Amino acid sequence: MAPLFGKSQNPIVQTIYTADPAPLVHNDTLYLYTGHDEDKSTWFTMKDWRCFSTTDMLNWTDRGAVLSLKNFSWAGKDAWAGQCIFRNGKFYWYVPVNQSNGKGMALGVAVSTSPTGPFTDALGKPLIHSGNGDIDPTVFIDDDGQAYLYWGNPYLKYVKLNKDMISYAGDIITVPLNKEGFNVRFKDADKRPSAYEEGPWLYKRKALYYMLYAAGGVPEHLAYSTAPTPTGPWFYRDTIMSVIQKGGAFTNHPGLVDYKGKSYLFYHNGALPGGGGFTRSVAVEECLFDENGAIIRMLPSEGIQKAAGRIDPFKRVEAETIAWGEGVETEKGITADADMYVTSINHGDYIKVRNLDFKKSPKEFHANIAAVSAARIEIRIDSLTGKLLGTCEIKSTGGMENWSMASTKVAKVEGLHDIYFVFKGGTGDLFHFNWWKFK
Ligand code: FUB
Repeated sequence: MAPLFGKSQNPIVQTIYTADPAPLVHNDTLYLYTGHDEDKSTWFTMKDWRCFSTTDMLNWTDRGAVLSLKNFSWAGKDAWAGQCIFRNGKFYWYVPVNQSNGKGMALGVAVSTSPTGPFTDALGKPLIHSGNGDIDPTVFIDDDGQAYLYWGNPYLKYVKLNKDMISYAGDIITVPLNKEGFNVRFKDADKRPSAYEEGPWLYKRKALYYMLYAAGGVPEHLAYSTAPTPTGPWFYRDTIMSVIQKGGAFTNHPGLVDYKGKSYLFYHNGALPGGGGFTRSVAVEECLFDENGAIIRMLPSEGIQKAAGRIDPFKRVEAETIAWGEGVETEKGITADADMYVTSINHGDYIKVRNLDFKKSPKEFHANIAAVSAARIEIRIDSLTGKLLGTCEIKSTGGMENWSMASTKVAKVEGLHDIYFVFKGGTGDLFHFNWWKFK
């Protein structure tokens, strides 16, 4: 993978396949909710939703599977594209699932007091079931406090949500999908009335409402329409990202958010090794607007290179905070202190963490690990073969969830640097890695 990706930051998650990104900014942190394509999937076989967070747009902390089909007693399968929003101290997460009663897709809503869960089913039944095209909800709260839920494929519908966010008022409205509002299809023009396919995302900028969506036919591209109000009338504007078949993904899915003075467009493709239509990966680009509010077209790139923050290496950093990793995976632990940790660490695997702010030179490196045999972590700066700061020797802790500290003295380093933890040892899973810090 290394020569292929170079200094790439895209896809932003390398430990699993992710899809259907839905960013949410809360306080200083950007939370990214995603779907999860199972390994070697040959359909949209999705059982849970994942959460990742960042404060700098380069390093992403894996917060685990924070919602799953199991949270909805009435769900059978298909944990597809959703969106989470904050209101009055709670996080409301709207998701589509296929009902176990055989009646098809419906929208549910999960609620939590924390962005990383635990989430519970707010209603114990669907919030919306209007047809088998009830997928891909997007939720938006306007400045006057009115919340809107849009969704659907092949239709686009919306309702006004009540302030409790778990009920709605008035009728379900079907948006007219015509040429003026949503363009004509590039392919299979006779099959649907417009280019709108699925994956709507409602966003507001300077009093203009934007509806981003996956447009078609298939393979999908990303396009958008704008309106003077959150309920239309919608006017087709342009393509945002043309068809990209990186790895053969034939869907795409937009999620647009403002964070620390910039706008970011999240989407998915099949760019990870083994990637494809059902093994997708989320990526992100900076989203720029012209003076008329038009979104400037973009193509998949190596991703964000300019940090929106720095990592303090003298504070505990979770090992699952990763700018780029190869070979490793993450797992949920059984103790609160090791809620998530890095696993599947084999000889030669590595984790890159970007933009560490060494305000002064550290003397030691400390790692919280669990192991049943000996291994080591080489700590290198700025490249996989960069200067060796130190080598942290790992000894057996008596079990792969028996957490203990390992440490080493380190060479002098000051200023902003990327760190590479390069794992060395024998064969098989070497150890588990929970967190680290410099002293
Ligand atoms: O991930 C399953 C489905 O594929 C989503 O609901 C659509 O938006 C498409 O990405």
